[in-house]
Amino acid sequence: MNLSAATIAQLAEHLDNCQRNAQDTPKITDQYPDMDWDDAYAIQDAILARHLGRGARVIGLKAGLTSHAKMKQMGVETPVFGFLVDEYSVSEGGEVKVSELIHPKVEPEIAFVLKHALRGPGCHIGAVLAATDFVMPGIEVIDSRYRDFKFDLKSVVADNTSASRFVVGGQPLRPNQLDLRTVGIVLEKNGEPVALGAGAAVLGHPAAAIAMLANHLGARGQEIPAGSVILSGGITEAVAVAAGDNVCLRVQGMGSVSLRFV
Ligand code: 0L1
Ligand code: MG
Repeated sequence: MNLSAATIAQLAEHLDNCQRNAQDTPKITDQYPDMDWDDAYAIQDAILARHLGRGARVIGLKAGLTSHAKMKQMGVETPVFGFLVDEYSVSEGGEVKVSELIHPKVEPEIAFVLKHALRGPGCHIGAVLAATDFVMPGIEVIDSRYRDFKFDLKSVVADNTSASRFVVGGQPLRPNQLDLRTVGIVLEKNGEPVALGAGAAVLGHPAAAIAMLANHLGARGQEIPAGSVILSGGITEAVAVAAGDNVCLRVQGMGSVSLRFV
């Protein structure tokens, strides 16, 4: 690690305040170009500790930048991982207040809910499917705290991978009831299709993103707990939204899930 404990705490406070006040900031590596991966995840952990200190509960995890469309959109080449707390969860068809966010975008995702914990190293698609209770449609609302979504990967990891809100719903299916590689999705904004794709856009199979997450956590002595909801990453590019927008994700055989921005 290259940053001191005091700097990590100060950067966590800064990014946490940016999220709470819906205020953007230049990416933190501008000021700390030597920040390494351990520093970045330590800042993310310190932000999580601040949430927990305010009484939040971790309800899940997320993988981000897992599709080539997303990687190309953001100019990066590696997936990243973050946490989901209860206050990020929106009920199906529920409202997201744009005044609480900086510049929200939505991503169509497949969400996994585990019946057994998963731990790397060596976790693979088969282990993920065996540990999965069900899968369901999910919309992630990302809201990078960085000005104009301009960041590098370490800055985005520190910022909890732009996590801000999410909704899951539709028709849950057991993982053996469908082929997650060929399942088709349509993301609609105000009734118009704005993005189309198939599950294989996420690392060839969305379960591969969950395996990567388990292996990432295993290297840090952690696991994905049973009962977690995990967002496997945007199948398409993220789509910008504004107050007044209705967003609906339709997933083949799994119904739909929606959100309203007010
Ligand atoms: O969930 C995601 O794929 C987004 C990860 C962070 C990068 C971004 O803000 O686009
Ligand atoms: Mg995402």
